[in-house]
Amino acid sequence: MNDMTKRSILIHPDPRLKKVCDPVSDITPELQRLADDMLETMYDAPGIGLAAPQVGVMQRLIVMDCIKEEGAAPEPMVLINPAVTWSSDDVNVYEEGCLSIPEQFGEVERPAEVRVSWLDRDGKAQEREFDGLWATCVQHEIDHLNGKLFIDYLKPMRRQMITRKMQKLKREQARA
Ligand code: K1U
Ligand code: ZN
Repeated sequence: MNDMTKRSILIHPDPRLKKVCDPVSDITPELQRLADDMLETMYDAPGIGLAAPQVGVMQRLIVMDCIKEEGAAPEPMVLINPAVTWSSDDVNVYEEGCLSIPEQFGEVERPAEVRVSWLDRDGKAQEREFDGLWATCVQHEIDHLNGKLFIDYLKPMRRQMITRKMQKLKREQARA
């Protein structure tokens, strides 16, 4: 990887977090640079995933590394145009967070296992199954590419409460 730059993460509510992103048509050095910057931004946050719209780029690109154990080797992944090709009937419930909705959490039920196809950082086609936290994370990130946030799975009252807290946070950040 080359020099990496931390990018700013958009905070909900922001219209860019509600839009469907465009497929990537060419894997250019600029796109590879974006992927590297997103990994740097994700590790710095810290987080286990990040989607391009969270840094204001409306393209179908996500990064992930769900290795949480201290001292374990990192497993950075770049997924371009990811698509779920199979989902299990059995489900998992995980208390999710989001770097665009800081310090708010909510239980989300999703398929426990998914098969995903994508292009890697070099444009090579890949397909594999994910389970555990990796499965939760890849679905959360693909949702971002479709303008969907984890709070959209919560009850309307809870979603509204979180949105109001985020509006207040953004007002405070704008004043600082
Ligand atoms: O997409 C994002 O906003 C990143 C998000 C991914 C995610 C978290 C939980 C369930 C599904 C997807 C985060 O990384 S939030 C931060 C987080 O979960 C975390 C941070 C440090 C250590 C371990 C986890
Ligand atoms: Zn998120």
